[in-house]
Amino acid sequence: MKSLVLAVATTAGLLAALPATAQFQKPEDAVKYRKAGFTMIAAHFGRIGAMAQGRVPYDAAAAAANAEIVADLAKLPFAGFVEGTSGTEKGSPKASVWTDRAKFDAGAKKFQEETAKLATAAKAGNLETLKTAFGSAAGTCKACHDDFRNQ
Ligand code: ASC
Repeated sequence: MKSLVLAVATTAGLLAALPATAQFQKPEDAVKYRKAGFTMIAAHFGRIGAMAQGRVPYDAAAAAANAEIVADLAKLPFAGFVEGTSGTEKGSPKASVWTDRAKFDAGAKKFQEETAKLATAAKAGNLETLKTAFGSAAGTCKACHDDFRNQ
């Protein structure tokens, strides 16, 4: 019994430590998956941006809830950047995602770190703190778009 408990606890611990992974039948499924992820991130990130830019009144609880969602969602879409899914149309990834993969991965990591910081900052309940963290996170979106996304 003791060893079963240990085995379950060990497995649970290993699972918690694993980064999110996803599996796709076809390249198109990976494209759909990553687009869905970014669509959701944009919806929740945009809600925070509207507050940061004064387009909607500051609501500390809503900001914190949205920032937490963004930080969680930020872990997902990069699994969808599978080989052979670059494009040339607006919004699609350039081939440089795969030829300069280390830089792309570093950008993804930075985005994940800054959105995690945004989630923490949003909990402080202070608009100025939120604005600063939002700006840093938005900068990581823009950096990758400038380098890796077709205009
Ligand atoms: C957003 C959004 C993005 C980023 C980017 C930041 O709200 O949808 O793609 O911020 O515009 O520069």
